[in-house]
Amino acid sequence: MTPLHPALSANRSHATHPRHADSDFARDLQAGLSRRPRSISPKYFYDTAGSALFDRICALPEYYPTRTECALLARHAGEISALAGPRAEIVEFGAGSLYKVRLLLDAMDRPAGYLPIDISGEHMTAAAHELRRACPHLEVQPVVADYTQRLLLPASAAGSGQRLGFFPGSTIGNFAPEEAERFLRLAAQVLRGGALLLGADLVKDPALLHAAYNDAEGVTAAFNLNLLARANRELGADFDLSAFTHSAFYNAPYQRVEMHLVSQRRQQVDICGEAFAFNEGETLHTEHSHKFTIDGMRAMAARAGFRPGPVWTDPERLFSVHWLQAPAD
Ligand code: AVJ
Repeated sequence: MTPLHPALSANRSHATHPRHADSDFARDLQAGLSRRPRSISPKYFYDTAGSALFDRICALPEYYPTRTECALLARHAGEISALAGPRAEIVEFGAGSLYKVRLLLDAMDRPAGYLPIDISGEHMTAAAHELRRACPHLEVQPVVADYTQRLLLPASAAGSGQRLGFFPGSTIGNFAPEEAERFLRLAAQVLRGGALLLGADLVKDPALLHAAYNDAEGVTAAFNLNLLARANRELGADFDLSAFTHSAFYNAPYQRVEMHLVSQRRQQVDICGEAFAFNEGETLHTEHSHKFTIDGMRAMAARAGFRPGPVWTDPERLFSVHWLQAPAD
């Protein structure tokens, strides 16, 4: 296959970047390759090249979640804005697509603030800058933090309304079920007196799921393989990208799409001086993308302390957006 992105043709023998043997990525990759089954957190997909590939995934004809969720947010923005009330503050978990949050902000009654929470300060600073330019009256307050850990948010601005958490894209599906519930429990606490607007992808015909994660253009394959390209670029690893293939399939008993990188032959890879052997057919598991039922998501939210409110879905029931009321102050 011809590489889709220049990132994938990164020359293995000419690493131009410093090698960060002591980075989180190096440590997590080495640990992930040392356990069985081998796995690595999907958060490492999103370097500059990976984020660009993800943006392309969102525009693919087979990848229904983004456009379905955006249509739901646009269609119900009035109702969402009425529930949020005047002067609401939006707290976004992950500095995601500015496009989605603008669908909300543009419909809301004098939103008081936007607080994106992201581990990458760089990505967020860029997003915050762009949003400040587009909405000069909005208080944009980025928070550099890992939102899967305990959260401490800045106090609400004087005269502001309720705090509305925003977690779109079904990113919650990347968590294991117990982690998802733990995240919701933390969110219910930080959003006390407010609510969470949550995007959740729904269980459906496995053929549709298969197509969404095995697009004809091979962008999802390139996105998956970029993890290895990133290890070559950043860590000076020597993954042979032509010797690994993308594999994505729906695991029905677990209600999740799994992505793996499959070794096409017996091979050895060097990462920061440590050698890792792969057998033919051995995989590195790179992502879980859990799918939900509407009732299942509402039940999980209720266990985490939310009171489930309205839920919006498309006629084909591909995707869902949930209003979850946080406990009172
Ligand atoms: C950003 C985690 C929601 O699981 O669908 C897209 C990432 N992976 N194609 C998803 C992804 C492969 C996406 N999330």
